[in-house]
Amino acid sequence: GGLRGATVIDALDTLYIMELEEEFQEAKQWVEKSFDLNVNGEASLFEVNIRYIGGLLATYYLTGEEVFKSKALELGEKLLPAFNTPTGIPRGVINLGRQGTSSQHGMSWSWGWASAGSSILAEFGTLHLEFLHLSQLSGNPVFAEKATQPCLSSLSQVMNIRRVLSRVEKPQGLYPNFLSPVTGSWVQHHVSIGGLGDSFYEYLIKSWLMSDKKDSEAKKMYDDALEAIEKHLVKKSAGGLTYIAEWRGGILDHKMGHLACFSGGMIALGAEHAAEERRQRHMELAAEITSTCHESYTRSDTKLGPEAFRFDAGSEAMATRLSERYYILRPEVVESYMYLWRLTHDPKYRHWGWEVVQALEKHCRVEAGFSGIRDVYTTTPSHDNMQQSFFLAETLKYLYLLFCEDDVLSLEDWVFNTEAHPLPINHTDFKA
Ligand code: DMJ
Repeated sequence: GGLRGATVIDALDTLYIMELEEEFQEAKQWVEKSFDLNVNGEASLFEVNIRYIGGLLATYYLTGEEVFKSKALELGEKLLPAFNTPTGIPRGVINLGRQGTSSQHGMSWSWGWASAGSSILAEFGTLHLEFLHLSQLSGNPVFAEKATQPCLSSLSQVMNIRRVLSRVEKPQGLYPNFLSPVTGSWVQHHVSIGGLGDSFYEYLIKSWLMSDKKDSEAKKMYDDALEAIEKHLVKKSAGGLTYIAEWRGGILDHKMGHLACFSGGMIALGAEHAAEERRQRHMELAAEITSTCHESYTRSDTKLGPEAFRFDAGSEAMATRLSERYYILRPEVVESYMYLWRLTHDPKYRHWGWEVVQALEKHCRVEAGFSGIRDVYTTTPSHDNMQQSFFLAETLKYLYLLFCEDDVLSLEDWVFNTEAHPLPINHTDFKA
């Protein structure tokens, strides 16, 4: 029931960067003529933000074409009612139906599966980059001061989220994944750098980078969070592989999701700018995690990695459950290869990336595009017949950038949102 055209919008900037002019024009026309923002149905605040708003903003910045900016702003406005909660922490789901045509217009609610009506850290914690740009582009200079009128300002919304998070007590410095939008307290003590937590950490360090290193509050929150992660979650397996475990109320779950593999790239990116004593340690940690994620690929028969892999009961970097053996064209491992390549120029990252290109060709290419596979441990894989939109937005873009010169979307000038949409670093007038 949600918005249509995720693949078209998620792919726009990739088409543009790859100079696929004809396909780009076709996609642009679709945005101009057929993109309907007023869909009466369930839409995820997080997915709309990272895929649609991120994709439209990036394409606007790359091309300067107004249509992308105006659609991004329109969509951003439509998300604001989700923040109308006692704490200002948004709920996860919103109805985008047009006012007057839908009784549910602007209504928001929590995911049915989320613990006791809670909001999810990786969802409400992954709005900052896009919302800062929405605020700047809307040209309204009073946005930053509108904190008392929560529905009017996208910047004040995300600054408020940060305020709630910096105030709430964190068990051993860690951020649990579920928070009540009503009370502002944690609902459950599950901590993960993978699914449900992941991009919250990513947006802290990237907020600082995007502000041209002026947003020191974000940098401090990132540094403190990473310190707690290093202390409590980073482990080494019997076979010498470094991994980041999950934490359930104090008990470690020795598992890493494919999603958690983005952290190699994130930690490397942060290390680049860290104080001397941390720089080397974090660079090593980033390289070790990326190497562990590479192991999860090489230990499979298809050379693609499973959805989750474990370090227990004699297993090392392999899925132990049938339900975790699938690969849905996710980008996180090649994303880390791209960052590590750019930051170290160690050729192994290009080799590893090329292994993925070959495996994708061999096992995922189907008549109409690319498909996920149900089991990475068999070379006669069964396809799931889905091409996730992040395959075009992220997986192919990161692979392409891995083999480009460093000045194509230079890390000096751009940060990638969590869906790999590039947003420009504000080299001039950051205000928050
Ligand atoms: C993407 O939509 C984003 O990278 C998100 O942060 C996590 N999951 C998918 C890709 O796996």
